[in-house]
Formats: sequence, C-alpha cells, structure tokens
Amino acid sequence: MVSSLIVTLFFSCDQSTTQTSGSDDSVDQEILADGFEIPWAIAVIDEDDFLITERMGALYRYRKGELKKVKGLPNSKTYKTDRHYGGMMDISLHPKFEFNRLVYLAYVDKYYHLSVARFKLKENTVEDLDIIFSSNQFSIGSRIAWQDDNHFFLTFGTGGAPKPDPGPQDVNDPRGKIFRLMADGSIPADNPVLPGIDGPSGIWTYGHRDPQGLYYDIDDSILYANEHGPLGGDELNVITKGGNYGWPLFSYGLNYDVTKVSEMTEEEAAKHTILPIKYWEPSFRLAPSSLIKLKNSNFEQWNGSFLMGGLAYQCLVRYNSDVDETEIVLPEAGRIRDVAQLPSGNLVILIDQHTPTWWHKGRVVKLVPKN
Ligand SMILES: [Ca+2]
Repeated sequence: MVSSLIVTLFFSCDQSTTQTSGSDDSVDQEILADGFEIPWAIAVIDEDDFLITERMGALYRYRKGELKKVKGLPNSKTYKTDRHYGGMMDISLHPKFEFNRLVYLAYVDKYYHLSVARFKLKENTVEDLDIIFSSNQFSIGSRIAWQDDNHFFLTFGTGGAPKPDPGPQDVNDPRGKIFRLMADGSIPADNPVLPGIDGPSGIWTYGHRDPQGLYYDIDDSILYANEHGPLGGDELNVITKGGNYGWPLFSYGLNYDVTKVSEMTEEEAAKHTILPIKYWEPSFRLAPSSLIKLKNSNFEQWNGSFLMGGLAYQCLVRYNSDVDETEIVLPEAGRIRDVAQLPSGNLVILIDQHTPTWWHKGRVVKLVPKN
C-alpha cells in the first residue's frame, strides 16, 4: 500500500516534465549496451570498459562492445513490491584499482541487510571475496565514494514510509547515515564520537533520509551528498564530520500524506542541524540519483556544475552552485540512475527504465557534445 502510493506520486510527477526547460540539442547520445533489468550503478575501468550492477542481483562487465556476467558474487536479495529495492547497488573501484584490481560492491544480502563486499576482479570473475561491512538493516539505496586510498564513505538510506522513521536520529541505528570506513572495512580512529556513544563508530554523519548521490571533491577535500526528500525537499549537502543533517526533525518537503514532517522552523533547524547548501521546493521534485561534479569534461559549458539523475522527471539535471541554477538537460531520457565521466572527457549515463512497458530496457548511453 505504501509502495503504490509512492508509485502514484512518481507517475504524477512525470507528467509535469513539460513545466521545465532544457534541451538535448547539444548532445549526441549513443547506446553502448541495453537489455538490463533495473541497472543501478556504473564504474568506469577505462574508456570502453565498465562494470554495471543490477537491482535484480547481477553484475556485468562491458568491454569493447561485449557484455559478460561477472561470476562469483555474494548472494543478494531484491525486495519486490510494485517497485524493486535492494539487490546490487553501488559499484566502486579502489583508487589504486589499476594496480590492486580491488572492487567494492554495496548490496542487500540474503537477510535483506546492507553489506559491502570487496573483491579482486580477474577478467570476469570475483576472487578473494571478503564481506567488509555488514549491518542489521535494509537500505533503500547506497553509494560509495573514496576520500583517499585508505578511506571510503558509504551512504545508508531509509525512507519510503508515509510517516518518517526516527532511525536516522538514532546513532545506534545504521539507517539514514553516512559511514566512513577504512579500505578493509574497519573503523577509522579519527571518526567522530557522536552523542550517546563512547568512542568513534563507523558513522560520519547522521539525520539523512535517502542519500543516493555521493561525490568527494579531491581538489577541495569536500564531500557532497544529495538526498531524496519525501514530497519535495530534495537536498544537496556539504557533509561535515559528525554533523546532524536534520531528518526527520526538519524538512523542506512534506510527508507522503501531505502533512507536515515536523513543526520545527528553518531558524530552529539551523541551530541544531546542518542545513543543505541547496534544496528544491516541493514544486520541483527531482528524486536525485547519483552525483558528480564535472571537471575537464568535453562539455565545457557544464564544467564546474554538478550532474545528477532526476528519477521523477526522467532526466539529467545540471546544478551550478556558483549561481544557484538548476537546468534540466536530456528531458525524457529515462530514469537516470548513474552518471560517470570517461577518461576522454565524454560522459556515460545508466538508465533504469523501470516502468511496465520498458521492462528490460535498462541501458548504458554515451554522451558526446555536438560540434
Ligand atoms: Ca537535511
């Protein structure tokens, strides 16, 4: 019942795409691979070499036009209602992958709990599989981003319920958190000591709802995360050690039943929590998935901007934080789950066409600027 409510809201939002501007006149699109069942994340090994996860539990390697299933993965579970959650989520290469072949995979395990597996990729086979993080809760979506060779961040989502769950404010509950872990999954000694806990834990920040985009800017040493609000109130946050990001004490969005999330004012919230650097009004429901900041890409006019998928509007969204400008590019492209930059400076997007008529139509599309 909850899920059907969510689906209805998503679909009603899709129809409002025409209210937004944007055009794909300047972009050439080339489908590199298709036929995926709800693909979720893409990791770029090289210009023509990617790893692609599916919510239904598979991992593929695309290499020079050929698509092969990767063998030896841990068992995962996909939670099926009229939407599908869980399964294989983010896939991320260790920063020194070229030398150590290490790959990190966030997935929902056979107990429906979020885990992270680390393995060595040998051709299309998993070797030295190690489960380096496990939890006791389900995550609606999870992303991985690297701070350096020794530390990575991991988002742990919640949400979907008609009324907010207090889990994200509970530092003993993994939901609604961003974790910071060592490359072997252990807890860094310099992680924050959060209120109510004696020493450092894996939790870096708390009070998140459903962060499905995570980007670490190595030039500025700034971690960015976007997250889904409930009805509106999607956010872009700068993630600061030990911070409380407010959910569900305060939100710019509304509950799914159109009631207020809380009585807390923005002024009060600013005293007790960290407010987003950008939020989108309920009239523009983005439902962001993935996040990158473009640098030295072939899309010169977009460099310096953030790109993210907009699930609700089925488009690619560009946000320029310098001038607070949001632009829809590639309108009606489909549900873009992930965006990545190629070594050439071109881009790839991963599209999850999860609607009844587009089943099995998930695809990888290369974006090249038109001359
Ligand atoms: Ca927030």
